[in-house]
Amino acid sequence: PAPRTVLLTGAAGGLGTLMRGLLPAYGYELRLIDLRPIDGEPDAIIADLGDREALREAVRGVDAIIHLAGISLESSFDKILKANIEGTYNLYEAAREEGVERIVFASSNHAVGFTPRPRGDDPLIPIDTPRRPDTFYGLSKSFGEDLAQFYWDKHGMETVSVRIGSCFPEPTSVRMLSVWMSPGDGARLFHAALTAEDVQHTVVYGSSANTRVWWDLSTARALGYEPQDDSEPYAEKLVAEQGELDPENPDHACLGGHFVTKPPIWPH
Ligand code: NAI
Ligand code: 15L
Repeated sequence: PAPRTVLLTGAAGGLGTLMRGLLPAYGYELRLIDLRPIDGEPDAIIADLGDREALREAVRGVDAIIHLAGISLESSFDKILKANIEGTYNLYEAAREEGVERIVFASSNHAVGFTPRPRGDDPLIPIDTPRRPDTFYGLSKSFGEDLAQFYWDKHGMETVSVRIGSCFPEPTSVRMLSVWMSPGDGARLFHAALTAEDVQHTVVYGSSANTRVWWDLSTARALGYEPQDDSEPYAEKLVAEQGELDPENPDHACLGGHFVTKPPIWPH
């Protein structure tokens, strides 16, 4: 049966807030959890992904989980280790113990961030391109995808790992013209990931049907995802302001954009 009750981790964040607004229209009853309280949501669970007891209680009785919580940008390895690597492990363990059978994992384009972007007539980047994380952050998403595969193979728990491009209300850079996922398409994709049958562990790119898209959306479409949006209407203004991507600029050379040139953040 299609899931009805869904735990949304990271519900206070940018994407969590967008999805809190959009997913109830699909008939889901959302249970919310985040480190931070959420305005107007007194029933939201406030807990750290390090708190295994709280996670176990939070996942009890839900049909599925959308896992958005974690550090969403580059940080020090120590912080990424705690929140994204141990935190995601803790959530999967809680889900296993409580018998939750489906997780939608917010992976990221930064798991393959060092992949050169297609230029001209180059083919789209396939989903099975070797992972090339561009940051400690991207490494944690690579780990999450492996963890998801492991929980399928070992325990029969299903995951759709969504390598999200940029999900914000509007594209704000020329790179985002290629990687943008409109909030409406984000909700469509999460709904498809929750309801498609027999996904085992499926990895998909998460973006709209952008004219300038860099990657192959066929594994997402195979789940039933039909993107409705395209960033192209924003192109004229953004290109006029910023210019086209510069072939000589290393910040514009790879899928991960400026993450690839970001110096590592060391603790303290
Ligand atoms: P965000 O930073 O706005 O939200 C993340 C939320 O997770 C925050 O509310 C934060 O309080 C919570 N959180 C952080 N550490 C936690 C912990 N230890 N325990 C419990 N909660 C914790 O990020 P955003 O943009 O909403 O992204 C959501 C997820 O989607 C993240 O996992 C991010 O890596 C992923 N993603 C987002 C993209 C986007 O375009 N927004 C692109 C690619 C991936
Ligand atoms: C991500 O993974 C980040 O969470 C998000 O804030 C954006 O930076 C996005 O990737 C991107 O690549 O634009």
